[in-house]
Amino acid sequence: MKKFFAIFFATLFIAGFCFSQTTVNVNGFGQVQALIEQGGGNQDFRVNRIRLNIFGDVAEKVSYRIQLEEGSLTYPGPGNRDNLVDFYADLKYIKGATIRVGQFVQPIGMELPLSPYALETINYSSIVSKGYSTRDRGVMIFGSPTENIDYQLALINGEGLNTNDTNEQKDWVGKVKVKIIPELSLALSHYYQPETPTAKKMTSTGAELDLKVNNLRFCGEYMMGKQTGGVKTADYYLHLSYKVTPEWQLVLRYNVSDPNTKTSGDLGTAGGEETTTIGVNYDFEKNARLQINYVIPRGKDNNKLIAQLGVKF
Ligand SMILES: [Ca+2]
Repeated sequence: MKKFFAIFFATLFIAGFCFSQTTVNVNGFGQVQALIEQGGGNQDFRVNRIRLNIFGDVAEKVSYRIQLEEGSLTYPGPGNRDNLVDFYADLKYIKGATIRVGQFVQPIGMELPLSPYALETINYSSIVSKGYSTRDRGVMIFGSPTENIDYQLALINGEGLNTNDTNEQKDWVGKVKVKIIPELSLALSHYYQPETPTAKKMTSTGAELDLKVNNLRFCGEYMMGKQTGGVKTADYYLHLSYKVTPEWQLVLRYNVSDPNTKTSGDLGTAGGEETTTIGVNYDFEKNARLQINYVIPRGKDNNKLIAQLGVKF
């Protein structure tokens, strides 16, 4: 591990001598919501998030990205909710591969790398909200050896967002995505946390499918987790969307979070989830969209109606 850190800091040191053609680009978006929950729940206006994205090049082969976020809703997944979402530098000194260092999205799962502005549902699936897919600090190599194959492999702290490591162990996480035909891609991802002084090993394995035919999209993910206590968990969703016109889109999603695959009847418990979401997205301007989601969780009188206005700049 010491050797790894020596290489890591040497790479940063070399990169530091390459300042010449710095560029600074800024974009971002904001999302505000009106929420109505059944059964005496919340009924209020909210600022979901304000995201600022600053990115550019500092040299021909070195680029950077900073993403900052503020909002009244908590960022999904484990880690410290400081305002920093991403900070990383991309080093392109190896032909066909990029080395990323800093805090970035773990290469597991389909949704989190997307901008929340572009999500077809207002909320992320349980794969993100339960923390299978989050951000972390470390180093990643990624590339596309052929036009139809993308790979990512990262060595990270394993502590989640905005948190330094609390032990010597580092976690591995990687993903391979294959475009079978232009309309269909499949991906497999795996997370490996070795045994630590305080916890047994933990793994999660994900499979993704994304099919787009004309205006129709069908996608889904399955994430299987083996928690430190040996409990096996499973989260999955099936997602169907249809662009009625370039502005209007209809969305249907079914999401299950099973906190223990060996016991039945726990989807309605505190750790479980079974939710159907019916949604409409209306891009009434190029940079402004209205999303309405009717969220139907398992159980009585707990449905939610969420309207979200997003503006990007
Ligand atoms: Ca660790």
